[in-house]
Amino acid sequence: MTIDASLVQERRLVTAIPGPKSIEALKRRSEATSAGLGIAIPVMIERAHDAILQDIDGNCIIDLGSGIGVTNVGNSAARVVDRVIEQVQAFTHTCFTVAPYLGYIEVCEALNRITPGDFPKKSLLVNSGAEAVENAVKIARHYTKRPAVVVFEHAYHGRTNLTMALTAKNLPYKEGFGPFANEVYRMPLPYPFRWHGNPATITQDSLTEIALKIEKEIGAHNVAAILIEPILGEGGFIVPPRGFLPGLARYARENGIVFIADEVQSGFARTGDLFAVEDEEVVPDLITMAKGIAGGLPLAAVTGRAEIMDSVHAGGLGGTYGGNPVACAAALGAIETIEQDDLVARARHIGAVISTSLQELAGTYDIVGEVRGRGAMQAIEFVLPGTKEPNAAAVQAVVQHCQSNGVLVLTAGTYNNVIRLLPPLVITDALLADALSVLRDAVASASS
Ligand code: PLZ
Repeated sequence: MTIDASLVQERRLVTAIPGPKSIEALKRRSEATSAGLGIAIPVMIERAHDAILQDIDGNCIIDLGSGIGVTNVGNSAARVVDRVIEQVQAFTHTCFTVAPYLGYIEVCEALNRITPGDFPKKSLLVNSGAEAVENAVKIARHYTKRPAVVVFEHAYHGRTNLTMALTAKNLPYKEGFGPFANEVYRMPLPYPFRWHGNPATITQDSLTEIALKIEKEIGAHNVAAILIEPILGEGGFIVPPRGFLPGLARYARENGIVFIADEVQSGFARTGDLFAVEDEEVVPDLITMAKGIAGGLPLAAVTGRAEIMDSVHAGGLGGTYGGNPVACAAALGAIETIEQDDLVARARHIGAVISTSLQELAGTYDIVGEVRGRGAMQAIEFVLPGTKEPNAAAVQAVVQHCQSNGVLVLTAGTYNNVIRLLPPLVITDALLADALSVLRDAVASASS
C-alpha cells in the first residue's frame, strides 16, 4: 500500500481560524478531554506534511513549531513513514527486555556514534523526554553513590514528579502538584538579557557564584549530577554566555560530578549542530534526547560514557514500551534523513534567514527587547517600550495575528513574553519567507 503524503507547501486559508468544523470539534474536545490540557492553536488537524498542517476545514497552516521541536525532518517524512510501515507489518511489540530485536540496537549504535565524545558509549531507550531525564539522574546517582542534583533557574525538564522538581517554573507546571522530590538544588542561570551584574564578566561571575553556592549549600562531594539544557527551551531560548557551559563541565569533571546535557529540545540538528553542546565543544558525560529523535513517534534516549551507563545492575533500568520497535524504525528513518539530507547545514541556513528578519524587527519596533537563539531555534523576547519589563500582552497579540493568518508560532519564557520559532528543517525558503512576513505584520500591528 502506498500513501500519498504530499501536501502542497503553501499557506492557504479557506475559512476563518478556527473554521466551523474545528469549532464543532473543539466542543467535543472540551467535553471529552481533561481540562488540564492546554492548546496552542484552536484548530483540528487532519493531515500534515513537511511544514504544512491542514485542518479539517481545509486550511493549510505554516508550522513554525514542529510539535515543539519534534518534526525536525518534516511531518510524515518519507524515510520515517516507509520504515514505520515496514516495521508495523513485521511486528509491533515484544518488549526489548523480554525478547530483543535489532532496531533497538541499531538506534543505540547510531546514538553512540553521533553524540559528542570519542570514548566508548552506551545507550538506553525510553518513551519521553521526562523519562530520559529521570533515568539520567537515576544512573548518575547510582554511579556516583551521591544524592544531590544541581539544576538552574528557567529550566524545564518534564512533568513527572522528579522532573517537576527539576523544572523551575511553578505555573502551569508545578502548581498544586507537590510535594516534589528532594535533593534538587537550583542555581542562578546567566541569562544575558536579564543579568543583574556586570555583562562583561557574566561568565566568570556566574561560575564563581555557582561554585560557592554548591560548596556552601550542598557540598560538591554530595552532588551526583549537574543537569542543564545547553540552550533553554521552555525557559525562552536563553543562550548562556560563551564559556559558561565549558566552565560548568570543567567544574563537574574536577569534582567527580556527572555532567548531563538535556538536549531534548535542542538536539537533532535543531541548532545547526547535531547537538547544541557541540558549538563550544562541550562533551557531556550523559545526554538526554527525545523530540527530534524519531520524526514524531514517541521515543527518547540516554546516551553516555560506557562506564557510567554500565554501572547499573542488570534489571535496574527498563520499561514496557521503551525503544518500541515502531518508534525505533522511525528513529532510524529520521537519523538517516538528518545525515543524508544534511539538515545540520539546512538548520544553519534557516537560522541565518530567520535571524536577519528578526533583527530587522528588533531595529524597528521597541517592543522587541531581544532576538536570540542558534540555528533553527530562534526567539523574540517582548518588553514594554523603553524598559525590560516583560510584555506578555504583545506576545498574545502577535500569536493571535499569526494564527488568524495561518501561521503557527509557539510561546515560551518564564515571564510568558517570548515567541519561539522551531520550524521543520525541511521548510522551503518560500514558505519560510511567507511565514516571516506574517510575523513581521503581527509585530507591527502589536506595536501600534
Ligand atoms: N527536557 C529540555 O524541552 C519537553 C514540553 C511541552 P517530554 N518540552 C516540551 C509540555 O507542555 O509538556 C522537554 C524539554 C526538555 C525535557 C522535556 C520533557 O520531554 O517528552 O515532554 O516528557
